[in-house]
Amino acid sequence: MRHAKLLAAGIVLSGAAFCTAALAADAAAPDVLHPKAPPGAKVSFDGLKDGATVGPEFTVTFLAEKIAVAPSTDSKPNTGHHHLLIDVKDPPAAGVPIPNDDTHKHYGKGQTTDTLHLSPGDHTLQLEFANAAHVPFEPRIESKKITVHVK
Ligand SMILES: [Cu+2]
Repeated sequence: MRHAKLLAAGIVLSGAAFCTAALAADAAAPDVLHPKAPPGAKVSFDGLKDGATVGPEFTVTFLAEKIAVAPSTDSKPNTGHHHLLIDVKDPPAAGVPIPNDDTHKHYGKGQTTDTLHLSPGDHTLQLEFANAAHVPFEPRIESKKITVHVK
């Protein structure tokens, strides 16, 4: 019984801390792992519509509103860079950097456009904005997930 009570207390404490995995680092630099999104901040694809048909090579342009695009070397608050999630099912976790691989592309130089080469068929694309440490904002600054048909 006593053990169960301690366990319950532990769960409550973890909940209060919100992010146990990052707790140690969080204490040192709270803003880096839990950047607050400025009110009204939004990202979107410029002109690329859900369901669009595109060629095997196509250019995407990223828009950002009410948040500044900066290289990942710039850690000023309310700045960050775009990330493009290609065929990613689950959104990146809060409090940790977005993975860096073929399906999670980072635009850490502050780029707002890219030319993609995707295999024929349907692919989903979603933008996720993150800070200099590649950690998503809270609440998330992300585009709608769209599907493109690659010829
Ligand atoms: Cu990044």
